[in-house]
Amino acid sequence: MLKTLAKRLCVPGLLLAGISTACAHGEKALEPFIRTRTIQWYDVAWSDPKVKVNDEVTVTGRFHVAEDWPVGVPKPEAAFLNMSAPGPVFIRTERSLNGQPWINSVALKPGGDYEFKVVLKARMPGRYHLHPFFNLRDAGPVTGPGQWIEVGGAAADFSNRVTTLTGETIDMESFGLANGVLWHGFWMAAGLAWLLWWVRRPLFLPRYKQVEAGREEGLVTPLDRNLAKAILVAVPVVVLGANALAQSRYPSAIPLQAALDRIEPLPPQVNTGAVEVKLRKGEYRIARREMVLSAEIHNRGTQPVRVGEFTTANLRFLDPQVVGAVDADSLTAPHGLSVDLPAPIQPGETRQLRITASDAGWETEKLDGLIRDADSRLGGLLFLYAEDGQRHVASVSAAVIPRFD
Ligand SMILES: [Cu+2]
Repeated sequence: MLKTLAKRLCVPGLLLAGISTACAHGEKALEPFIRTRTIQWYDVAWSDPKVKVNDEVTVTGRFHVAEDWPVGVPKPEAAFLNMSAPGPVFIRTERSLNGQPWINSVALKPGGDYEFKVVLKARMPGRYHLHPFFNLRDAGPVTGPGQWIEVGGAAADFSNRVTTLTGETIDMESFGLANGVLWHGFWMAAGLAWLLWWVRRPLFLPRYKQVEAGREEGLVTPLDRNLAKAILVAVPVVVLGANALAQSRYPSAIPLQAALDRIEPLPPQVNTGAVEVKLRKGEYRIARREMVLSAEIHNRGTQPVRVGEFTTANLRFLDPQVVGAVDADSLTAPHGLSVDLPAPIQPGETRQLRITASDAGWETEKLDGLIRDADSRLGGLLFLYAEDGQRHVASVSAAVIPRFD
């Protein structure tokens, strides 16, 4: 009962050690400067979270690649967008970036804007927390906003049939399974047999004594030598023979692809220049769990604008005066944002603004660790809204200084 409750409420393993399964899966593992200043996710949307086995779940969203990419993090020259899920409970049937089919890793451009779409098909019934996440080569996984998905139905109903380029329909759940098991079994048996051949004889000490006594010739018998010669010939013959057999049985095959996909960023969606935002500094008030950002905002547009949201590492701080009422969840603070001069910023105006983002999320999402990092810079996306609803997004960053009082 308690275990189910703990699972349902997603209580961190630490609080209910022993009875709860920890439900986080690395969202908070990376340093805050990586989570806030590499991939900046926004507008992530999910299709219906209640599905049955064989149904599809579609995830769409956008991300901005931060200009202020941390100097200690390798540049995103090979990045792969995946979905984090507890095991093979879904299969991925489609993935695109900026509308282009996307199979391999891609090089992302700092400052670039991208739009992704991933289609999943439910494979096993259960309740799972899914996230889109980026695997950045040599840096680690940067996780996007998650969603609980409930899969109903029966696992036995799952079907994953595809038609190959030669027109044959195969079942991906079992295709080649027997062949794979056979070859694994064969090589394991061969390796184990050779190991046993030597292990069954007296081992270290008797052999050591024989070597010490100068009789090491007797350690390897003529039968050992002949067997070794036979293996030396048989293994390459089996490998090459099986390879030739596979080639002749499947003459038209496409090898696994190792190249990078080349997909250019969209025309700028973030930092378009219509509204220019510069952060002078950030100050984190530990006791109040609030970040105060000192910004200089220059409105180059034709409409007055107001700051409505600050998003960093999937935490959203909103000003209800600007964006209206929004449902709260553990990552959304519907009243978390305020500014010291709330009047709209007029066209042509430059204003010094203090933006305050306060919520316990700074602590629960382990972003407050920023102040103990060697790179204490924070990044994020600032959303500004014009009277007519038009949205301007700015990718910002600033050094953060803690305040302990
Ligand atoms: Cu999760």
